[in-house]
Amino acid sequence: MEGGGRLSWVRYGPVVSLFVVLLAVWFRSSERTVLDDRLDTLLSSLLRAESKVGINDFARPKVAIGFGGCADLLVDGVSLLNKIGLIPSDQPLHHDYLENIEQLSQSFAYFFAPGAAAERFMLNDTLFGELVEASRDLPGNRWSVGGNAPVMAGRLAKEGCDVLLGGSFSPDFTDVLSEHITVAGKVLEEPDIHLILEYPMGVSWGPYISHRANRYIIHSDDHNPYLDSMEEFAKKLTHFQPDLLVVGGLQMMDSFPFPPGERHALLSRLSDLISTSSAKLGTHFEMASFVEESIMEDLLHYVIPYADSLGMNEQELPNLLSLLKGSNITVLSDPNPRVATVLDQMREVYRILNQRYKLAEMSEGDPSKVKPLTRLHVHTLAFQSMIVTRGSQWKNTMSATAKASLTANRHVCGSNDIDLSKARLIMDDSFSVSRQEGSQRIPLQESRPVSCWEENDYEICVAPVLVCTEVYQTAGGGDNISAAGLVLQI
Ligand SMILES: *[C@@H]1O[C@H](CO)[C@@H](O)[C@H](O)[C@H]1NC(C)=O
Ligand SMILES: *[C@@H]1O[C@H](CO)[C@@H](O)[C@H](O)[C@H]1NC(C)=O
Ligand SMILES: CC(=O)N[C@H]1CO[C@H](CO)[C@@H](O)[C@@H]1O
Repeated sequence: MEGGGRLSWVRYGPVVSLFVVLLAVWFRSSERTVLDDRLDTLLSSLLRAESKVGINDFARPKVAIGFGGCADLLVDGVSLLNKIGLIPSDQPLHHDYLENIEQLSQSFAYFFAPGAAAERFMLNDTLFGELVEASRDLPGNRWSVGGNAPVMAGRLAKEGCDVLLGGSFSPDFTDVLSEHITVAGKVLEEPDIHLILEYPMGVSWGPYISHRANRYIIHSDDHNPYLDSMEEFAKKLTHFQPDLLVVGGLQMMDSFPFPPGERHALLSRLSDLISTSSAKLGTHFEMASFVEESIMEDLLHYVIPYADSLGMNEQELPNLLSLLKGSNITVLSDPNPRVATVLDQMREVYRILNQRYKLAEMSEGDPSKVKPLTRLHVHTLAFQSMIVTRGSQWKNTMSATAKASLTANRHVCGSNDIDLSKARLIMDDSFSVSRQEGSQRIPLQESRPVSCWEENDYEICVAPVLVCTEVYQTAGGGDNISAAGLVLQI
């Protein structure tokens, strides 16, 4: 009987294996269907959350936003570096600014492998010119309107706002802006150019492989560091009577070789401008990649105390926090942080800045000028998170978080319609609200994807991002996302 058994096993073996294979395929595809269903529900729920708040087309909110802008030249980073024959450095190194080609190689290597966003000033005009020339005829290159202020302005105009944009541009740059944007600034013949080295996830450059899609930006501006539109902007601001003031683009002053005292003078002028704008006017400051410690200190002195709202990414948050705690700037942080980590950092930034506000209010004797921080928006690859003070002027936090999350996919995929075959969820099935032991875990529910809850004097909202897998562009993502989040909260 035993032999017979073996015989039948041999005879039916292939049939059984075929069956097992089929079963596995069936399981796999049904797993995929379940996953697809999940993403589908998640998307429709996010869309529903976003559309809960409509924008009134007849009373378009008015937003004034500065400063500067540039023409972005987007290229595939690795193709450009290969074209100019740059040898990948075996010493990844961080530099505050770039002077020569070796430093570019070391600096690019430093950020490319982890896939962290970076932006560096190029001190060497000759080299910058050579890189731009090499990029101009690189296949697949693309020009677009760049700079925090114009990108945020574009997004706000698209979402239904009237915008006053502070920046000095060339006429053909101004021509491509939306009809809802009014420019305040000088007219330039040549705009500043920013070279955007984009790279997808999983590509290699020498021994390095990128762990996520991102970009490395090189600039060598002549105009932007001087905030040269500030006076025109200030003049038009009074008449424009905005509902919201947005300040961004200040990273162009980072590591720039100013004559002594010049940067202080500019920032102090900016500080006057922000602080004298009506106390009721909400002010948002969009952070960026800063590496020079002294300019961060300046921001903490001249800008941040007058802002009600801050926007930043997962690199900029720990950088700011570290400085607030009296430590050094952090140049590179985890590009894929956990929700709990980010929330803890946000709570601390919120707490420290509001503590500083209380101290300043007490000591300066001019309480009308400094403002408490009432809104903090952090955008990461996997999720969006916001802290908003209860009873503050910011409305609709849940919908705004949903909109920010959808905008992340729309921007990176380069399409307003979200295609689920190009989307992936990286956030886990549940997240812990803090790294403290015994913290509550919140499950990610597809039908109610935006989780909001209250703590102390604020509300926190977290929304997962349907991460785009076919990257069209990462540069400008933070600006598009931040602007989209703001528009529902004015
Ligand atoms: C600037 O770049 C050019 C071209 O790559 C190079 O020849 C020159 O040595 C660089 N200058 C400095 C100061 O590094
Ligand atoms: C912080 O920066 C200072 C000055 O650049 C440096 O001397 C010091 O070693 C740094 N400390 C840390 C902990 O990195
Ligand atoms: C890549 C992308 O979609 N970026 C968008 C950011 O916002 C501006 C202004 O709305 C759009 O023009 C860009 O297309």
